[in-house]
Amino acid sequence: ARHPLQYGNLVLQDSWTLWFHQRDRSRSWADNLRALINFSTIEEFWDMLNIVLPASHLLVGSDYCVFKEGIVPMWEDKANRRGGRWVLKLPRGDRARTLDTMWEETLIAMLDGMFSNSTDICGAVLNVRGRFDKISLWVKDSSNKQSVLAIGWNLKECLCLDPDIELQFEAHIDAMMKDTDNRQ
Ligand code: M7G
Repeated sequence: ARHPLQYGNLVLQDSWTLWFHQRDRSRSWADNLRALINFSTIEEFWDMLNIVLPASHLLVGSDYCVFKEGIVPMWEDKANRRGGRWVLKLPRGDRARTLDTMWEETLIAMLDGMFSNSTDICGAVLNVRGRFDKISLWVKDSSNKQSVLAIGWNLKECLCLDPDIELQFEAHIDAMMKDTDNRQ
């Protein structure tokens, strides 16, 4: 179905890429990452949502990432290296009802530049997992505390989250180090 609000073919402030990641342990994490579609207008964004499977239909172990064109959705990209992510964990019980809407709302807020100075945002990630699904917003500079906190509040507001729902912030460098520790 098309979105009820069609405000013409509005050009977005940035161009974006939708990526898909499917867990396959026979290959490296990065080799499982695929760029699917680029879009730079509202119209192309709705077309993209109509073409791909809704988040709630993806297999466990899949990810969607929507990142500014030119940024690869991995810690190692130079735009992400000093960044981090705000993570919202969604219990599986609510899945069918909330996951697709929450993901769509996150993307719309991001494309609309509602989170902050849009240069502070790199992209958004959706992880479909066994116990919790996760929606996260990747920011460029985790040391810019003021900007990071403002983005966290905006995310809660844009998704109309209960005040007692906690978002967690994690710097990518910490995730990377945890990952290295686990491999040793
Ligand atoms: P995840 O998919 O972010 O979350 O990370 P999950 O634990 O809920 O599944 C799972 C694993 O994927 C990590 O421990 C890493 O081994 C790998 N991985 C995830 N990310 C986002 C990256 C990345 O940006 N770069 C690299 N090299 N590996 C990653």
